[in-house]
Amino acid sequence: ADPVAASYDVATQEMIKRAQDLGVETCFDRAVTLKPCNIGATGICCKNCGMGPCRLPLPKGGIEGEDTRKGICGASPNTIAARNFIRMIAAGASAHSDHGRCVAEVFMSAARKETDAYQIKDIQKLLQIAPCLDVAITVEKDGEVLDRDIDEIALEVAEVALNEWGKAEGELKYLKRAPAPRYELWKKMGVLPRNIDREVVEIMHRTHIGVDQDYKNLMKQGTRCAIADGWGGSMLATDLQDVLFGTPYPLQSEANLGVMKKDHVNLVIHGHEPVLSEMIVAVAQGQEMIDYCKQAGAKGIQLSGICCTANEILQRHGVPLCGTFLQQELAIITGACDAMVVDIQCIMQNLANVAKCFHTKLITTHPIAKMEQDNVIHIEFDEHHAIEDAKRIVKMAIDNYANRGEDVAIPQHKNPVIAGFGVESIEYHLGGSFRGSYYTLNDNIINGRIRGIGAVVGCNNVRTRHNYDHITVVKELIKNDVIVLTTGCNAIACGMEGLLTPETAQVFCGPGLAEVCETVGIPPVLHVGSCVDNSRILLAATEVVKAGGLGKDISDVPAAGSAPEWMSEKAISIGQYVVASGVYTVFGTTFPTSGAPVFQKYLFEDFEKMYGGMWDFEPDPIKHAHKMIAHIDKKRAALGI
Ligand code: BF8
Repeated sequence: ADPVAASYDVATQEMIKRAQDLGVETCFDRAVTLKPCNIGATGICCKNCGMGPCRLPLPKGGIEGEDTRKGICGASPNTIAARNFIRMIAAGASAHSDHGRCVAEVFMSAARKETDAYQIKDIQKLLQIAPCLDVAITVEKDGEVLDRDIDEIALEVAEVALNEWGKAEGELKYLKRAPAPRYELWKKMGVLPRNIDREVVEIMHRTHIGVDQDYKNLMKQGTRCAIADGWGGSMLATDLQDVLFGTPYPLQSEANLGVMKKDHVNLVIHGHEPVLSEMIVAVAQGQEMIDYCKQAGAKGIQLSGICCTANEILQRHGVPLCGTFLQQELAIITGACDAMVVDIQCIMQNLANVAKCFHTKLITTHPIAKMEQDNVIHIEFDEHHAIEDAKRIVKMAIDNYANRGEDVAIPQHKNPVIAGFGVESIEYHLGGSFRGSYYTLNDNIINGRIRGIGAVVGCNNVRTRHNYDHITVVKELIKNDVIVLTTGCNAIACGMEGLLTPETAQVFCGPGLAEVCETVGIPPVLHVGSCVDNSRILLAATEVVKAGGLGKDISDVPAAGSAPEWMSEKAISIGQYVVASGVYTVFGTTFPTSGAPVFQKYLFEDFEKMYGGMWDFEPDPIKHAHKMIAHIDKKRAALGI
């Protein structure tokens, strides 16, 4: 791979070059030699039974007349693409929601006081979410209303929350947090999720050979499952994490591979669930490990994060971001990574092969995510002995410092970041004391200083130049006065590029947005967390609606969503719940239904009539941003502003 063509980021280019010089293969090299299958990539390969895979011919130059392509059973391209698409939703929703379940279980242990490691840290947040789960926070005694015992509330919240995954009757309790017209629309469309697990199971059933053969009906279930992710599993994950570990507030840190330090023990934390990373942060900052580290001859322990776990420990503790999804192998290639600890999701199996070429200890921690290579150490993390597990891991990194080779090359590139925004802090910065919580934001959208809101999120994809599309889309939006909310790897990419600082406003923003940012002292790109924290964006959008003046539903707000470099199934689930929440959403790189034009048109056009939000695809990042801006302008015109 040509390092400059492979990545927009200089630190990444340096490390790709170094890997090549050392003869260590990375995903950037494999992307050159291994090309995707065009049939699978466009959604028209059906491998749901043993008579196939049925690889339908590609619709080169469009379909003339009737589309007669079929699989062995007669499945049409639309049926096949819809089945594949909603299976992606099922996988993505499962990943977010199973993460949420794990947090809910730890929350239950904390509420039952079975563990010393985890406690209820944010009582305010607990009291805020309890009513959304129909848990009372007051009791009446002798005609008097009294505050209910916090431990009692926590226990009931834990029980009700865990029940959301598998309850036998009713619908998800959080759905009513959406604006009332949105909830009513979901009800009318028949897509209110019943429980989180059931919607996933039903997708697997419906897409089995010979069940649902109507792409519209398949997408109805895909929508219901995606809503169960965004307004269910992901939202519960975010909320319970906030209660356990604290709601984030803006703080300062740094981003990119240059945050690693040569004279420190470098422990890189990679994955998604903060249940593990929180303990590692706590232990690594404790005196015992600091002393142990000094004995080992290092100046200290430098923690840093990759992928969404990075965003979790950044937003709550200011731990610096080491890199995005595509930089995970490169963190080891610095030669300075004494240990990398991983839990779940977005972890490349090749990490083990790269670690073999260096002294790096690679530690897996989750019972559902192990690796086959024999150099991988498995330390199973359990909330009941979380501190001991975390100590073992940190100690292992320190002990390994002595084994580090002479050849260490940490790229000297990093940028300052401000992160830790959320529903509450946006209210603090952009609220108004008199007229509703998001009044200042709404007022500035109405007066045109802010043109609209862009939610730019999602992965890196090795099929496009690393970070280039992310950065280009975001810069083009802020240049046109669109304020950006970001999560996931887009947030990390923006941090690496220096876009997450208030100073950015003067350099890259249009005059209106620059003025607002300067007045309230915020960056034009607000880091709101990890991928499950896209739920914060849903709730922020709801607050915008509530504050008034911008319509009655999320679909009325001048806003658009984007994932310029998406690659994971989680991104598809996110895209679908954002669309179902009423937001126009553009994906870049590739789109997994392009082999079935009728089904794709259903997602790109018909969905707007049904939900007020629809999908789009645009690989060119400038055009991508302008499609979002055009939609924002359309919504402004409809509001008469
Ligand atoms: O959940 S953005 S590459 S790290 S999937 Fe993975 Fe994509 Fe990054 Fe986080 Ni989200």
